[in-house]
Amino acid sequence: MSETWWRGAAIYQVYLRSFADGNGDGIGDLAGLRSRLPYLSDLGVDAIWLNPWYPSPMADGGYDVADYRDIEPSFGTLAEAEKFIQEAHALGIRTIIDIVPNHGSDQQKWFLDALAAGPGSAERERFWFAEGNGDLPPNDWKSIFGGPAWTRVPDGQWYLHLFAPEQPDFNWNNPEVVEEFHDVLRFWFDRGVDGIRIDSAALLIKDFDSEEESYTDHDGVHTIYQGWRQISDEYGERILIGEVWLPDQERFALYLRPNEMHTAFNFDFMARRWEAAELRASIDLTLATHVPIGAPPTWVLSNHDVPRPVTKYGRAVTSFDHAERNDGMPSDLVLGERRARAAALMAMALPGSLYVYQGEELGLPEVDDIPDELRQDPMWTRSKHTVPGRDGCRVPLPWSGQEPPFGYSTGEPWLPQPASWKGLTAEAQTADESSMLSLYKAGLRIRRAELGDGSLRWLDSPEGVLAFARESGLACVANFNPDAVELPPHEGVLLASGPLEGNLLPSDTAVWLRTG
Ligand code: TEU
Ligand code: CA
Repeated sequence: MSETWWRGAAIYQVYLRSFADGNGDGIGDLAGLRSRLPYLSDLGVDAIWLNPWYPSPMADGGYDVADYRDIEPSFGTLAEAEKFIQEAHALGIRTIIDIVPNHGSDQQKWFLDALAAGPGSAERERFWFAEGNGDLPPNDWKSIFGGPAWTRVPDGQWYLHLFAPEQPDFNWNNPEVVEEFHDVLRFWFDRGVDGIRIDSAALLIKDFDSEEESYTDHDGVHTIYQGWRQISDEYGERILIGEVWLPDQERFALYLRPNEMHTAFNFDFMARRWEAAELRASIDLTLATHVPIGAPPTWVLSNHDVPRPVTKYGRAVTSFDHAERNDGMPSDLVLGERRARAAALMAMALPGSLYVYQGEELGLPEVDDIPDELRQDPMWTRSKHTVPGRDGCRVPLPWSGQEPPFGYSTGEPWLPQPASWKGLTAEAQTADESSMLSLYKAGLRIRRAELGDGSLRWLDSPEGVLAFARESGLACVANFNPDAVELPPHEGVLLASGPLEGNLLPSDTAVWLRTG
């Protein structure tokens, strides 16, 4: 285990609620995850990032944290979480948890105390409480989930929530908030956690003097993460991963200075259409942002907030923005799967670290037909049912068998699984050498041996073809053209996203070649 293990790591994202259910209540849990550790070890990942696992009323899938120092009872216990961390370590797998510093749950003790203590109290100073303008909120900021960003409490004051009303924003100008999160970091580092994914990391500082909505990327956030870095450095080999979505790459890079976060998600690549020039530009932009500052690039094809790659790449338009997520837009899933396989080979070959969201390795499509009454995402309710939301990528995994619940649970999954997933179970795909799962396994194995951290060199290629070589002599070639193209000179084929036609690389196919 090395100090820079994370630079080239393959990190698997577990949405615990939907991964595997160990006790039959339909909700994924730690028992289920622990029983599937051999699967993750066999898949060949270096670390697991778990979405929030704390006690939560689940108004936003756990991103409404009621207690930062415990485990959600339906997921398990703190003792079990510690056991999980140890078991994963024994398999050489590190654990990254999700810290949500921008907001807590309205059921968190601090917020309940603030409500009880009333206007003007020190308890209210931990949040953003303010008087309204008559019957109107203090300003016209909008919640990211839709509707106003302010909610009124019985004594007449309003509190700020950039997300759902159940997620009141903390006041990061208050030293008590700063101290509290330092203590929370120590709490989890003391329990063996190897890294922290920082939720909504750029939103913590608000500017109420501005005319506009002004809460993204204020300079003050950097002081916060510099404080966090000091703590993680005390522990050694622990990392901070930022969820920092900023179109301005220079501003983005500031978060990756040596005394701040170790790494941050790169959403640019994920947001791109399936188009050679666009993806190449995204790769170049990513490298240009990261290489000069010595931070490893990161590659993300999906996560729990965005449409599944198979569905996304099968649609005419690809969009990251949840306001225009194109949910329900027709998707050619055969084409989408073909492209998702090629995209996976590219992402696995690029220099830096890689994130794989659970189910991506199974090629699961977005579930577009969840019955309305079962949808849980606040985006759905807050948008007054105009944005279907993110439930479609959070449907419980299919593990085995011929019909739902596909070995996920002995009970009824909290979101229904499509019967059509019977060919997509981990069991079915393990037995099939040509499956998405087999592709990921083979790719991650080669990646671990010779890819990961490093650099790339673009190779000359015809229009509509991307070709790059890594230091080991492995070349990745992807064909975006409607017609097959000839493979460049090579010594052997290591892995292909689909069948080759002799020396031809078919449309929407990628291949790893040994070039010497
Ligand atoms: O997401 C941050 C965020 O800004 C989201 O609005 C994101 O843009 C959107 O989900 C994309 O469709 C994080 C978490 O990843 C998300 O699950 C939470 O809902 C959110 O924070 C609030 O904690
Ligand atoms: Ca359960």
